[in-house]
Amino acid sequence: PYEFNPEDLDYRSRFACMRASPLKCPNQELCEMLDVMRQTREVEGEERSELSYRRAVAVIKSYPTKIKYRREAEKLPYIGTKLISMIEEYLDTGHISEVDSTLASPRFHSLTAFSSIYGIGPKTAQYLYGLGLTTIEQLETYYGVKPSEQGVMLDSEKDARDVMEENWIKVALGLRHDLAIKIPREGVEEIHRVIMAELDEVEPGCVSTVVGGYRRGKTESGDVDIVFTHPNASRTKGLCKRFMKRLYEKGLVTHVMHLSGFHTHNALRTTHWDSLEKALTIFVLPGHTTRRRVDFIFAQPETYWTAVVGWTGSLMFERDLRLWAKQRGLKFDSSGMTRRRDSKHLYPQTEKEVFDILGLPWIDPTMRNA
Ligand code: TTP
Ligand code: MN
Ligand code: MN
Ligand code: MN
Repeated sequence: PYEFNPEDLDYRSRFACMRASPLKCPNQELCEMLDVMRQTREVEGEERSELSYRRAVAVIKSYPTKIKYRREAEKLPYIGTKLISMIEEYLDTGHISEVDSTLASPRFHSLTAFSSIYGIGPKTAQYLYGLGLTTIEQLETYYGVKPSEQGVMLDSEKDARDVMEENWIKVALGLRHDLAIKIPREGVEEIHRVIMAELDEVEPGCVSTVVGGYRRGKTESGDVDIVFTHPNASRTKGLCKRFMKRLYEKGLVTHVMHLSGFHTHNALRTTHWDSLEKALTIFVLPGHTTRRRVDFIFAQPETYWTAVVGWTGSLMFERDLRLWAKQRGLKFDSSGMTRRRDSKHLYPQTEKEVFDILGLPWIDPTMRNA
């Protein structure tokens, strides 16, 4: 039901937002192997190298047919000599030795396991590994997490990011079995329905879109991401906070990790991508026991569609969307679009209009899996 004109897209483009990137591609196995390389760079905190692999994997993901020859890969952007030799090894043997040795590395497995805990980044993971810890069970002992630990409701009034981070690791460790369970599409839809019914009682007439991996067609999601607004801008004021209070009181939200837009003095030091009101939470459906991660993003009506585009992902798509916009004299982020020359705000009325303003061909969300 969408106007998909593949002729406007170009799989050789340097921008992921100019390529169609399906969930599963003709070179899926190769992509998964190369993604191991990306992942090891990620957990080692080698950001530049990680980005190089992320770009290479994304380019191959958009390639329309199964790669048979080295020269096919040589024509693609972001595939340098190192990548070419890996691809050649794969074409010849079906294996990539550097990937095999990474998968055989105990350090890689420990760092990956540690990084899977929400709130643990590469620095913390490496620090913990440096202490001699190798398994999540040892991490639990280190952080003093008892199996039954539910964590604490993080007080948004507290202005202590480190304490918050430390607490969050403890909370995430306590919930790690629940949070490792992927959410099927019907599960996402049920959570969305319940949330909208609750929101209707706090502020009738809100609209929302489920974004993130779900919108890109993933059969299972790690969390639920929802963008909300109200057609009447004044109704969105303070709505995120009011809604969280309600969900917390009703026991549907048990933890809130980060609430931006609540304290103006927090705005400057935030490391987040945008300035929307959002709440990253732990959520549980009434009558259920499995705790889920749910991200709530509240936008003004004028910036609703940029928020939807900005939170649909994938990360690579979003990164290149920002670069693309910049190249065209525009600034894009989830909280809005502006013209650089005069800082004029642009307010697209539909998702298609976001693409039109950026001079991009329409790409269905399911083709944004760069
Ligand atoms: P995620 O929920 O982290 O990822 P995902 O939905 O693509 O996959 P998963 O199934 O693992 O949940 O992020 C959703 C999108 O939101 C992501 O593609 C980019 C965007 N995003 C931001 O704009 N700002 C942020 O701070 C984060 C974490 C994500
Ligand atoms: Mn992490
Ligand atoms: Mn998500
Ligand atoms: Mn999310």
